[in-house]
Amino acid sequence: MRDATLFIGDLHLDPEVRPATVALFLAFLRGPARDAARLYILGDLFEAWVGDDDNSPGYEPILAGLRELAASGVPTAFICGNRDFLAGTLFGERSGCELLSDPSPIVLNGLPTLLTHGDRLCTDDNEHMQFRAHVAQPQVRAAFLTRPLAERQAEARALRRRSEEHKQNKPEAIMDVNPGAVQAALAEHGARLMIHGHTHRPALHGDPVERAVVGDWGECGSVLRCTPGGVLELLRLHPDMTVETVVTAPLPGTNA
Ligand SMILES: [Mn+2]
Repeated sequence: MRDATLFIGDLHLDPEVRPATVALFLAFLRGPARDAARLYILGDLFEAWVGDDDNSPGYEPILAGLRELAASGVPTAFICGNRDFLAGTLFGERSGCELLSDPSPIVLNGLPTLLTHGDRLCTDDNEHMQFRAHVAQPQVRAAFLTRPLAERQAEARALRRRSEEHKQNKPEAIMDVNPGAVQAALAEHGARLMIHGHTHRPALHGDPVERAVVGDWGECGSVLRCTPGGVLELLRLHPDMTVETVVTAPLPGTNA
């Protein structure tokens, strides 16, 4: 993946529950990611992040892997998702990641591009929009972070169970991005391409491509690669680090 820009998201790393996905990610960091020009993590790296003081032993190899990638010369940037929105300055120091706000405009091979986790675009999901508004309040975050670490970890586990139950009762369509919200965000930032995750629906949408969606990680990983020549490639990463191409498309405005 030499000199390419890589995008990943929705790894939902949970060392206790899904150690194989953690192993897959660590192999990715030591392997294919080392050849990249840059790595963007578009949120929900963790299944839950209850504060930058979380010193659970399972997180240490993940943070070390990220630090080593950055030290090897691959700048890594991180946008918070709805599971790890409490990742802050200290997380940045512990991981070596640069923290970006959501959304963040970048220039990708000359193309104005907007990066976001994606949940802000799911405006048809009223319940989730209420959750977002609630946890956006500084006093809500501050109050949560003053609670003991063990209590916060227990709360996160309970929240996850409730979220799983709710998801099963929601129609598919309201869990996806709202097309109007996508267009509004692109217009607001003068972007021609949006890259996001959150929905777990990996795809390249539009002709020319206007929206690229990275998939979630489990047994396999999902990686969006933009080659130096301007080709977007949605890839599936296998545990043995072989890469399968799911779909490709030229970056808009290039002659690739
Ligand atoms: Mn999410």
